Amino acid sequence: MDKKNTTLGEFIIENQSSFQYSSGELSKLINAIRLAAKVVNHEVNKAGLIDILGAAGDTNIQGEDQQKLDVLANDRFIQTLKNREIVCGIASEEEDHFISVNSHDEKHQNKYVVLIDPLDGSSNIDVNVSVGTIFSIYRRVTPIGSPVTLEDFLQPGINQVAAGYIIYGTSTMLVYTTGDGVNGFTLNPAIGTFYLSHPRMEFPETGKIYSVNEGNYIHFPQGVKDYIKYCQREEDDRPYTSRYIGSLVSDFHRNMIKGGIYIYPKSSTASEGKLRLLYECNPMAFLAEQARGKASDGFRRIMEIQPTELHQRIPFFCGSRKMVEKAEEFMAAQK
Ligand code: AHM
Ligand code: MG
Repeated sequence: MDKKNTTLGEFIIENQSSFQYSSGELSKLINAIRLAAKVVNHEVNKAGLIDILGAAGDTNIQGEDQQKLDVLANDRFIQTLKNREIVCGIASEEEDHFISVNSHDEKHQNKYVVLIDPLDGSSNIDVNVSVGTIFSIYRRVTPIGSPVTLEDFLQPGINQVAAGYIIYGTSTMLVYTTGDGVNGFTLNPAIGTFYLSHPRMEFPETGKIYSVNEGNYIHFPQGVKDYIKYCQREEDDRPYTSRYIGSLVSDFHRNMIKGGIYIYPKSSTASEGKLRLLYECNPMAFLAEQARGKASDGFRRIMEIQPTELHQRIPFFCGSRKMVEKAEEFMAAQK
């Protein structure tokens, strides 16, 4: 079959047997995410047309204003996963606590938990700039038929069985991994079908783009300041180009295609940075590693960090392998 004509639905079926635990459950789960992605895509696309822009008035656990579309995307993903009864638990960046989905009922044999950031980069919605959804899937560690516990969600990233993102950009793409490389699918909006457009995505080994919010420069650790200066110095293939959308999914996606590094460090005003280990960093780290890139907190491999809290934050350095290693060198020099 011409790979370019492969739909996401076909791809999931074709690759089901390669999953480590092939009961069809993971395929159904990815299919549910595909469905929710199309629904949210529809809402994001018409955001400028109807009166659903602006803060909903609620504040999430991080103390940030929620946009209406955040709430909507959160509801759509949770409802789709709940209705299809294919997970035993869900945790969302927009929810204070994890949600159990019939996990106490012995009739429900579902073994997967999903962690989602339903609409990341949502400050970009009002200005018609790309946003994304990030998801991360684990097998529960407590026995099937018993209620899910925090332990099922606080797993290190290396335990992920799948992770991915949807980017609502100039075109909408779903990019995911089940631990066997990264594949990207583009939505044909006319017929509502995702096609395999970017098979086997890989970060170039190195690149020329650095993505960091330089407005916070003064608050950054010395290692990050030194690395930024290195990026700007006229030497060899430098200065590099600075590109920062302020939407992790979009910055990551561009850097994976063109070669680059994304950094959200800790700072004197945010002691652990901003990004959440479970909803943002672990899934992006899994994708990065599967795409031959690298992800760390400046010192340690992200995926090996044992989470201690559902909404834990962590500094994040992610992208082309050689660029992340260079940034780590600067961090180590200032430790
Ligand atoms: P969010 O989950 O509240 O949308 O925040 C995460 C986003 C990332 O997508 C983005 O890279 C970062 O926050 C931008 O933050 P800042 O504006 O501080 O640079
Ligand atoms: Mg987010």
